[in-house]
Amino acid sequence: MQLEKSRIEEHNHNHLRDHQRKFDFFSSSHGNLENILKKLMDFQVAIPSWALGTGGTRFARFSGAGEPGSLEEKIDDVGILHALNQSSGAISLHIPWDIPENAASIKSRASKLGIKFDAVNSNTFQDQPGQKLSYKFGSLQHVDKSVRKQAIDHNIEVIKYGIELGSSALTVWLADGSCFPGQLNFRNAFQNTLSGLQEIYQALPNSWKVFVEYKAFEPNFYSTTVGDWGQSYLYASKLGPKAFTLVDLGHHLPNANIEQIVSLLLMESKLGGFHFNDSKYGDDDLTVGSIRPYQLFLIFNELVEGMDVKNMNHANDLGWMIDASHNVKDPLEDLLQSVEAIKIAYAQALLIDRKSLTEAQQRNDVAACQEILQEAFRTDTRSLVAEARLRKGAALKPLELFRSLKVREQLIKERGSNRIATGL
Ligand SMILES: [Mn+2]
Repeated sequence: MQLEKSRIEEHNHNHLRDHQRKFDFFSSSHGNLENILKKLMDFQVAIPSWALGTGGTRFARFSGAGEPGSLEEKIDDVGILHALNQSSGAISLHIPWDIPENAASIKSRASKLGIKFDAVNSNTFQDQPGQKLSYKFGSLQHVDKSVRKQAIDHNIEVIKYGIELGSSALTVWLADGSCFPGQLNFRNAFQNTLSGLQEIYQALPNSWKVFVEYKAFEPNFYSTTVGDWGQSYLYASKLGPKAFTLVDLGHHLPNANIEQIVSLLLMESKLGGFHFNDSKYGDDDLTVGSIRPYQLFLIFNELVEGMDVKNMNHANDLGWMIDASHNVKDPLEDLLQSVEAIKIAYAQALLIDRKSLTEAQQRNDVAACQEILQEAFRTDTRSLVAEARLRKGAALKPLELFRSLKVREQLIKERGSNRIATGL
C-alpha cells in the first residue's frame, strides 16, 4: 500500500493550529531557527530491512501480522515510514536475507518512494541452507583457510549486490570469538580476520567505505574478535582510508562512555556510522531513546561538535542507521518512535550554546557546563522537529496518522496474518 498525499495534508490541516501555537512559542524564545530547521529536514535515518518484521529472543518469537514477505514489500514499508516522517529515506539491506533478484526493478521501486540504499550488511554469523562449510567456530578468524575463503567470497558478493543498487558502504559485523578460555589463539584470530578484511577491502570500489562493527559479547561469551572500539579502530587503521569503525549503541560493556568513544573516533576521522537502538542490560535492541535519552543527547552533542570542527556535512558524511528488534511492538510504530527520538536528540544538540560551553570549560566552571548542556536537553524540541516535517510534506504526528489510517490493518488485509518476514 502507499499513503495518499491528501491524507497527510488533511491530517496536517487538522493539527495545524495547535502546532502553530506550540512552534510560535518555541520560536519566540530561540531566535532564528532556519539553519537548524534545514539541518533537521536534511537528516535521514536508514531503516534496516531486518527490523520490518517481528523480532524474537532465543526463547520465542511471537509473530505480528501483515509482515513484509519479500524485499519489495520491505521497501514498501520503508516507503510508508518515509511518507509519514520524510526522515527515513534509506534502507539498509542484509544479504542473504534480502537478495535483490532484479536489481533494476528494486531500484526503481525504491526511487519512486524516495528511498536510497544505505550500507549493505554481510552475514557470516549463521549457516545458510546448502552452505558448504560451517561458521560454528567463526568465519574470518577460522583456523581453516577454506572457511575463511568462503566468508571473504560472501562479503565480495555482498559488495556486488550493493553496487547494483547504488549503495556505497559495506558493514561487516562478525560473531567471531570464543566461548571458553583456551579455545582461541587471540593473535592468530586477529591476524586471520585482518587478512580476510584486507581481501574484502581490495574488492571495494573507490567511492565505497567499509564499516567494521564491534560488539563486546554474544553470541560468543568469552572473547570477541572485534570486541570493542579499540579493536575495530585497529582493523580500520590497518586496512586504510576507506575503512571506518561503526558504533552500535547496544554493543558495549555496561556503562561504557559511548559519547567519549564517538568523540575520539571522530577526531581521528575513523567514525563511519551508527546503529541506533537502546538498551537496559545488553544488546537489547530496544526503541531508540526509550531507556537512556540523556545518553543519546550526549552522543549527539559530541557528534555535532566533532562534525562541525571538521566541517562535515551532518546528513551525509556519516552513515545513520537504526539496528533494532521489535518483539512486542508493531515494527513500523517502533521505527517511527525511534526516528523521532533521534531527531529530538539531534535538535537538542543543535540548540546547545557552544560558545558559552567552551568558555565555561575554559574557566573550569563545572556547574555552568552542566547547566548549559541540560538547558538544551530539557528543551522540548518536538514542535521544532514537527515543523521540519511539516515543511517537507510529512505528517505532524506520524504515529497518530499511522494509527488513524489503519495502516497495519490494511497491510494485514493485503498480506495476510501469517506472513513471516525474512531475518532473525
Ligand atoms: Mn548493529
